[in-house]
Amino acid sequence: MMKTDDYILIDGHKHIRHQQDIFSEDEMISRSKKYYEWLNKRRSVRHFSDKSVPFEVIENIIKAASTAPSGANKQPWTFCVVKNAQLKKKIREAAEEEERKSYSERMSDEWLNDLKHLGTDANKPFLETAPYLVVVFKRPFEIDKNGIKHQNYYVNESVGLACGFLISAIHNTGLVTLTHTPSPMRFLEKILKRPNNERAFLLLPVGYPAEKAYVPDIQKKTLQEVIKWY
Ligand code: IYR
Repeated sequence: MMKTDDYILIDGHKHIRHQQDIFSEDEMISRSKKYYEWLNKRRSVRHFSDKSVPFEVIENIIKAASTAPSGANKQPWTFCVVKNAQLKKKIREAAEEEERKSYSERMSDEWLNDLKHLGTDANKPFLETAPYLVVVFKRPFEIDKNGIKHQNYYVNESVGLACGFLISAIHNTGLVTLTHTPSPMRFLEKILKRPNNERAFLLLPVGYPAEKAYVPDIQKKTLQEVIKWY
């Protein structure tokens, strides 16, 4: 039976009682430390295995991503999952074409220099090797059934948050990913035949790391560098 304090009405809209797990201070310290240590093991990996991954894993990580907060809860995102080998090949070819132009003409010397230690170049074999490509699209606006346009809010922030959740869910599954940003990304809208209210935001290959996967030996900033107490 519904108790009277299970919900309240604000401006006629139902607000349900929130249940939150509360921990002791010692438990909070231990949980936050463990979470940090687990998250700190995540790496952007460029060497993928072609081993298949259950379809349901991909559905679950996208469900996790889609729990992210968003402006006015509009959830202005679409996650396109590409498994089809021909489509992956098409995406790889188009991405590499853009990347070749970027690396040879569009990126500044300073930028190219800043990337040197990461070992990246215009070749993106992982776009074909990884069993899945998740192409994230942002939706700056919606068109309703009467053809009326409705703006979404804080679209970049919202979709960025959803991608963060997605990356964390992939890590939790024991799989790896990489935030690939071919630029410009318009070719993805064309290849995947997306509606005109969608813009490509990020491309994430998902899969197991290759048996011998190497990552650059880089460090995160120290806490002292990133925290300011007031
Ligand atoms: N989009 C290119 C270049 C690139 C840019 C940045 I900033 C990186 O951190 C890594 C790569 C590419 O994907 O290779």
